Amino acid sequence: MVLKIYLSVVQEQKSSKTVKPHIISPPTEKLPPPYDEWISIAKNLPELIKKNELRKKVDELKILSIDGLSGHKLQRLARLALGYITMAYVWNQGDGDVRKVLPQNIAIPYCELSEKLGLPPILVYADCVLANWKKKDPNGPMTYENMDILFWFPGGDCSKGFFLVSLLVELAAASAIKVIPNLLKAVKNQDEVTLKKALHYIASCLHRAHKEFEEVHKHVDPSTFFKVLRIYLSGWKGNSKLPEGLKYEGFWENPKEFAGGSAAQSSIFQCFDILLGIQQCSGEEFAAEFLQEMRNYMPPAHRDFLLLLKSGPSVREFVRSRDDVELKADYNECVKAMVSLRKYHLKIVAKYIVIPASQQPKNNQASEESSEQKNKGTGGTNAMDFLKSVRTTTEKFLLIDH
Ligand code: HEM
Ligand code: PIM
Repeated sequence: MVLKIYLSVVQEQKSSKTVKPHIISPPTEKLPPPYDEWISIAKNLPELIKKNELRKKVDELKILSIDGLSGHKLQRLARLALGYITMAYVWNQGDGDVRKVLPQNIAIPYCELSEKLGLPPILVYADCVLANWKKKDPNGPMTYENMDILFWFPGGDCSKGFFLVSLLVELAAASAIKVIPNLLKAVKNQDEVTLKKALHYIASCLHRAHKEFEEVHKHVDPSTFFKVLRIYLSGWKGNSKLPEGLKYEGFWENPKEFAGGSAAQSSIFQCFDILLGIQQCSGEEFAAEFLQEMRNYMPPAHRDFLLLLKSGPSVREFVRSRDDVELKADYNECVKAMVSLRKYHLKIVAKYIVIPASQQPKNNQASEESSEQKNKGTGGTNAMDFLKSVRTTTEKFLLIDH
């Protein structure tokens, strides 16, 4: 049942042994009045921020009840728009002039909607990537050229590049979900032939994901990413700019801390870790804790799906228990593909974060981030330690023939 829900969330249709093209229904783009006011602000975010009119516009919004937002798609779109507006309200021009209080006219509907959808009231990966796209030609393919995002941050095409490349990586990898029932059945029935086929297919999806990953260089500019987009994706957990978090006026008495948007909030890579028996909890504690915490920023159906997988039969133990060199090689091909993705990702982070950070004026580098901030969230220098630890743990799960 949870698998069915998950498949509908990532919008795959029908599971099958053969590989069929995706038929995916896109997110909705319009909200009915009076909620369309949120859309028009979110749509004009870069312009409003540039003219320094964004905060005033938000301050003038009427408080709306969320009762008129019926259905999952409308609610996800409303959350996406409110998430963008919230990030823009807090960070505004990204120059350090931050707001620590989110006014009640936006905080109340945002928190109510977030509670309803089981997500925290901050922009998460499931908002800005999974719910933030459209096809230009609805009958055309899901390719970068035929796609666009619904909402933009300042920084020109940077947000489009970053979010769409992430989506296309996710999509290539998520295609493997359709063989999970075959894979688990094969383990249960000790059917090595079917298991090999499923592992092959998973490896091929991860290789395709790698190819999609390589497109990031074409579409995302390192300096704009570092100086602009990274700021708007920042959260208020362990962030020295909002040391107590954000006060959601009219909803909670005290400020609350929430982490910024991260692909660690995507269920797909965590799904493969679980499926392949790669136990991130056997590595560095801080890395495992961060990945675990990020599950609270996933849609509940994704979270439940990961739990369901964890409770299922162990593919790794089955492969280990067999004296089948070919089966071990097929399993290793999947682990190797995960290692390769994570190694490549590390190179990207060096190009988009480490190098631009080292080119910042020296006084900025020292004072900009607190030591906790350096450890957390996209952009922290110790993100490299986290990512290296996750890569090393992944490598340790390659099966070695004795
Ligand atoms: C984690 C940066 C592109 C997937 C991270 C982290 C950073 C980072 C700093 C550490 C956690 C955090 O701070 O949020 C970047 C940069 C990118 C980029 C600078 C490109 C400009 C991507 C893409 C994907 C991706 C395209 C694929 C969807 C992940 C995943 C994690 C992660 C899955 C969690 C760690 C893991 O499971 O290996 N990224 N990332 N990243 N990123 Fe990226
Ligand atoms: N975070 C870390 N790597 C990629 C991300 C990401 C991607 C899209 C949206 C938000 C964060």
